[in-house]
Amino acid sequence: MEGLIVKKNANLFTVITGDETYFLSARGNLKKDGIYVGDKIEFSERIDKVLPRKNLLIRPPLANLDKLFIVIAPVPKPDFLLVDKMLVYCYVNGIEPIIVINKTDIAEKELLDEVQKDYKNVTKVIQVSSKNGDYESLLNEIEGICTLAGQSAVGKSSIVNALLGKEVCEVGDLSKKVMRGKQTTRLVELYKFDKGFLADTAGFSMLDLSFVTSILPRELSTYYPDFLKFRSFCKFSSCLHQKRDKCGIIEGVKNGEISSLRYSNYLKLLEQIKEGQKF
Ligand SMILES: Nc1nc2c(ncn2[C@@H]2O[C@H](COP(=O)(O)OP(=O)(O)OP(=O)(O)O)[C@@H](O)[C@H]2O)c(=O)[nH]1
Ligand SMILES: [Mg+2]
Ligand SMILES: [Zn+2]
Repeated sequence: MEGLIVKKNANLFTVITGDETYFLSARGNLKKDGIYVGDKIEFSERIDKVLPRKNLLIRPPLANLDKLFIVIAPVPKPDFLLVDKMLVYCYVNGIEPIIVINKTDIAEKELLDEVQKDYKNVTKVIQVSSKNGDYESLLNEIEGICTLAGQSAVGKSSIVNALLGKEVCEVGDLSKKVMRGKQTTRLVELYKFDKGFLADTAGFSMLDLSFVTSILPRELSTYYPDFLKFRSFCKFSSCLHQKRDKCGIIEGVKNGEISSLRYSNYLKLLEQIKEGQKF
């Protein structure tokens, strides 16, 4: 039979097939460390085989991710460089990104308009408030294997709880979390929805963005959908879009067709890649 791993606890895996749930261990020749939440598997009395993966994230440990909800909020103040890194991460790994603005109950219209404007040619942007019960738009987007990511305290766990209608994830304020220390290992779990599964992840640092160092500087702009149609106007095909000389991207920024925020963060990311910096 075929199933999906939705939870892993020491040697025991929770596997779902349609409506049935099984608690299984893995066959001796399968390394348990090589089986992840999100894996599709074949099983009999035990897990026999892990089926080929679409992708594998190490932090959080999650396989076959289809969609990443990048959560931002008015507080904490959004870090758009982080948002852009996550977008690149998605495009490199074949994951569909969606930007989710949470806490719209306390958001200024300015922020909402600004995000819509800067990201309209990049990806879908949806607005929710886990507090006001306004999350229908997000519920409709849960298809395949999905997870939430974003800075600590943007409300990821609150959103999962609101969507599930029960308190399964721990919600807290930042100060308490810092005091508790970093050693709390949290298990990743996929929660079942109509058309897919959703996992919660803790804090933005969970997303391992060091992969960016494996991108070549001249590759970076290929992961910017909003730059795409302007690239053909660059005089040189190797253009890194840093110099004013006949660069289609810089023209696009000048004409207001490319967001200057996206462009200035692109330059920062490019510098980090050039320096081979880890982040
Ligand atoms: N005003 C408002 N506050 C919210 C909303 N959603 C969450 N919060 C508050 O934001 C704070 C942080 O929420 P969490 O759900 O713990 O945030 P998180 O993103 O899971 O944080 P980490 O687990 O540390 O990554 C809590 O005090 C929540 O009550 C919302 O829609 N509106
Ligand atoms: Mg949380
Ligand atoms: Zn250029």
